[in-house]
Amino acid sequence: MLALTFLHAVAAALLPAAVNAACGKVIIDNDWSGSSSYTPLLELLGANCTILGITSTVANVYAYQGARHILRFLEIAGIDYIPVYVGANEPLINTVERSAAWQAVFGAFTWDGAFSPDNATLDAQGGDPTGNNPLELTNIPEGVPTMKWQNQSAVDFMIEMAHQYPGQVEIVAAGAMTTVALAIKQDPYFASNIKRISIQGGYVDVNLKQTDPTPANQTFPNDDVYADFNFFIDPEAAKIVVNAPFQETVIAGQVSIPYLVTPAIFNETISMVTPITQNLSTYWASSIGTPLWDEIAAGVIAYPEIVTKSRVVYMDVDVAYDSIFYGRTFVAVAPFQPVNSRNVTFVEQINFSSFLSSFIPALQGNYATRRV
Ligand SMILES: *[C@@H]1O[C@H](CO)[C@@H](O)[C@H](O)[C@H]1NC(C)=O
Ligand SMILES: *[C@@H]1O[C@H](CO)[C@@H](O)[C@H](O)[C@H]1NC(C)=O
Ligand SMILES: *[C@@H]1O[C@H](CO)[C@@H](O)[C@H](O)[C@H]1NC(C)=O
Ligand SMILES: *[C@@H]1O[C@H](CO)[C@@H](O)[C@H](O)[C@H]1NC(C)=O
Ligand SMILES: *[C@@H]1O[C@H](CO)[C@@H](O)[C@H](O)[C@H]1NC(C)=O
Ligand SMILES: *[C@@H]1O[C@H](CO)[C@@H](O)[C@H](O)[C@H]1NC(C)=O
Ligand SMILES: *[C@@H]1O[C@H](CO)[C@@H](O)[C@H](O)[C@H]1NC(C)=O
Ligand SMILES: CC(=O)N[C@H]1CO[C@H](CO)[C@@H](O)[C@@H]1O
Repeated sequence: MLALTFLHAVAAALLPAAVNAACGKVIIDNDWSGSSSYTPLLELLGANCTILGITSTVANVYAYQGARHILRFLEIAGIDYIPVYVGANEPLINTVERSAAWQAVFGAFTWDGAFSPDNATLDAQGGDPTGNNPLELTNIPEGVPTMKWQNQSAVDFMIEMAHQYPGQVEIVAAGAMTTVALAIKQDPYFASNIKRISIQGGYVDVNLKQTDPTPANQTFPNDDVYADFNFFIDPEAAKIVVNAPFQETVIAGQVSIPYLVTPAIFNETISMVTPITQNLSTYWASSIGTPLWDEIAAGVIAYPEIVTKSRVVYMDVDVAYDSIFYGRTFVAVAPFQPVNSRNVTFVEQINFSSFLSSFIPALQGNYATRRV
């Protein structure tokens, strides 16, 4: 027994430091779109996370159309073993008209996501349905999937997983917070059974940056990249989520904004030819100059060691519709926090080269035959 214990100790000591034995059971919730929204999923696969399921939620696109994008990607990548669930197709309270009325008073958003004006010409060309067409499905350019989403709702699925694996499930939430908010309100034990949620949203003190000149290497204006659209499209859901008693809430959106997809990152990724990188070479090119928003929020779960600086602060979201701050996030320390607000881990700094050293190989991986 002593010899065996000794051998185990030696084997453990020889494990490469890069291996992330910590990645456990994960649900990835996103507003899946056509281009490259699947890259965060590849990070979790590359880190050997057990992906319990993929959920689809509104923000840039409506959730049904988003589910078809991610299903088609799973087909292309030969990943037929991860179930897809459709979550909230629309925000809790917000509507196209309500958001337009707010914007008419307080200023227009640079990006309106699913709430952008309908364009039938664009829909016919395979664009994602917008405006008041939350149930419309178009012929997406990647090809219409034959795989189907599950009949169970994403809300019920999240709750079921929280009870099946109490204290073990981690959630990457990179779309609007609506599906997670519904799970919180449907089941009072849901949030406290979730080990960790990593949120792409909750930007703080970014208003001045929105008025900076946009750097030439960045595709979208600063007004847009520093707009917290996942929270703005559904402020009430965002408040429910940051007020919920998750074991840990990690706010990982804002830290990612300076880190763009560069031509060098793109070239290195597609230099290895696989079915996935072939598709990235087509669909990721348009992301050059765009922040690695969702990728870094997923990276915090896939590679927690990338976080080099964070702080624990109380967080809340303004839900006063008749306010210029509707949907904006506020942080505080005791005793100045709003009632019902909760502590979050706000990520302030990451080791980007460490991130890339795991991220690029994850995009080049082959997950077709793996069963998790
Ligand atoms: C993931 O698992 C594969 C197969 O067991 C292994 O080769 C690889 O090193 C693991 N990667 C990480 C990051 O743990
Ligand atoms: C609708 O989309 C088409 C095709 O992209 C574009 O040419 C046209 O300008 C759009 N119309 C509006 C009103 O934005
Ligand atoms: C969903 O339900 C329908 C009707 O019962 C069934 O035909 C279909 O196979 C189900 N889908 C999945 C993915 O189980
Ligand atoms: C983009 O340009 C800005 C301003 O010139 C620079 O500070 C930043 O490092 C560049 N970012 C990338 C990812 O190249
Ligand atoms: C990326 O590849 C393109 C096409 O081969 C080339 O024009 C460009 O210079 C490369 N950029 C970098 C930064 O490697
Ligand atoms: C919130 O975090 C602060 C700073 O770490 C800590 O002092 C405080 O006790 C925490 N509050 C709760 C309710 O956990
Ligand atoms: C970042 O991570 C790399 C490993 O990928 C390491 O060599 C480097 O020292 C780290 N930098 C900092 C500032 O922690
Ligand atoms: C394996 C696979 O389906 N690859 C597809 C990737 O996307 C391109 C279009 O950009 C298709 O031609 C490939 O068939």
